[in-house]
Formats: sequence, C-alpha cells, structure tokens
Amino acid sequence: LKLHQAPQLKKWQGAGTTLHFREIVLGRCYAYTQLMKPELRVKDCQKIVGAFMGAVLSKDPCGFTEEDYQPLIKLTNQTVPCDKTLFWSKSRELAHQYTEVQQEMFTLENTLLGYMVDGLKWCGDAGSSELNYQSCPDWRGDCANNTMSVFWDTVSKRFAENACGVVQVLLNGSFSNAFNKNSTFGRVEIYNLHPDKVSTLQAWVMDNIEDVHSDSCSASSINDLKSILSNRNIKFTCQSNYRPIKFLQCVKNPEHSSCNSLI
Ligand code: C8R
Repeated sequence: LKLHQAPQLKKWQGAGTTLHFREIVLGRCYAYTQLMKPELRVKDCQKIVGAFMGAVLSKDPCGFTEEDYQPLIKLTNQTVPCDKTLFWSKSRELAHQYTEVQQEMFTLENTLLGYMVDGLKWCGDAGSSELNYQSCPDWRGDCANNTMSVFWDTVSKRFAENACGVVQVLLNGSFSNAFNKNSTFGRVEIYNLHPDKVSTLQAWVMDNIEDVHSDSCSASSINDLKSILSNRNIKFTCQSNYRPIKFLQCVKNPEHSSCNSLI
C-alpha cells in the first residue's frame, strides 16, 4: 500500500509547463512593476501570481473559459495611452524590437500581464494541485479551449477593447496572407476594437528582409481587413515597408541591398 503516491497526470501532445514557471512569473512581475513601470509599483505581485495559480491549478486544462482568468485580469488592469497600441501578427520579434526602441508604444507583451508570461508554457491538471511539467494540451492535437489558448484569446480581447485613438498593426508581408482571419489579430482583436474609441487602424506591412515579397497593401488579404474595418466604421490606412521599422531590419542586416539607399 503506497500512501504518498504521486497523482497520475494526464498526458497531452504539447510541451509541459516551463520549468520554474511560478518563480519566473513572480520575478517578471516584480521587474515590471518595481523597475520598468514604477507607476505600477502598488501592484501586489504575490497576489497576482496567486490569482494566476488559482486560475490554473486543479482544473482540467481542456475545459478553460474566459471566466477562469477574470480575477487575474482584474488585478493586472493597466491603462495604455490612446494612440500607443501596437498589434502584430506573424511579426512578434520585429514588433517587440520596435517597442523596445519606441518605449511609449505597447504591444500586449509590453503590458504587465503579457510581459509576465510571454514565451512561457503552463497548465495544471484536474487531479493534482501542481503544474504539469510533463505535457500540456496542444491546440490541434488535444483541444482548443486549453489553458494557454484561452488565456491569449481572453487577454488579447481585453487589450483590443481598451485600445483608443489611432491604433497600429504590424503585419508580415512575407506570408501569403499578411492578414490572416484565423490569427488572434484577425479572429479576436479587430472585432473587439470599439469604433466609438478607435478612429483609425494603421497597418504596416513589412517584408522579411531575406524573403521574396509576396503580399503588400494592395493584396487581397489586406482588402479583407479593409472591408471588415469599413463595416465596423473604423478608418483604415496601410503602408508597406514603414521606414522606422525598415531601419530596425537594416540594423540586423546592414549589407542587404535593400538597405543601401534608405536616406
Ligand atoms: N497575442 C496573441 N498571441 C500571443 C501573444 C499576443 O500578444 N503573445 C504570445 N506569446 N502569443 P501569431 P496572432 C502566442 O499567429 O495569432 C495578441 C500565442 O501562443 O504570430 O495574430 C497580440 O496582441 C499565440 O498562439 O499572431 C497580437 O496583436 C501566438 O503566440 C496578436 O494577438 C500568436 O502568434 C498576435 O496573435
């Protein structure tokens, strides 16, 4: 008779929780609120991480709903100034390089909640009060309503709902669909912009410097985006290879022929 048998965790197709998840999230919370954005130093990181664990632990990681993350979302509320929201799709690295330089701009990962978990994996288990470091549900192979997908959909929705003024999106022109209806941006964010608060969406379509050019502002996927926004009474503008971001690409790839004559 084994008295202290470890619970049998369910086996999923995706990678398990990032090792030291709790400590990483707690450390990032303190770094963000105490060092990076001292105006948020009143936030209680112990409580925030407690709410995170409370949302995730002892639950079926395939049975998540928006409500599961509401207490966490309340504790991490934060105002992004009007005109400073940057969405992105298939251009995460470049978007973050841009906001690193342009510190007043915010992607979701430049807000507290996005910053805490960017790049991490996490899930719990219905039969255990621990995180599952072995495996987590995969969106395709296991279930769509999993711990992480529901998190990103829920916080992306809130990020878009809170946007105001002129908002920007950085799209990747090297994908055949620079605007992809199935992406978080195309599925969640554009439909949650409030037309009474958001006047204009400005798209910047950037080609990967190495890749062939396959989409631009005149491409059909961008037209789809344009008509969705026009139906929602939000103005739309589009610019391909926006100079400030082109400069960032050229810092990384100064010898590329397209970087020779930018001045
Ligand atoms: N957003 C969505 N997903 C995010 C994310 C984020 O901020 N941050 C991370 N790490 N992820 P993609 P998209 C993870 O296809 O679908 C918001 C998630 O696992 O290149 O259009 C953000 O505000 C997610 O499945 O982009 C941004 O504007 C992939 O990365 C869009 O949504 C998303 O990769 C981006 O989502």
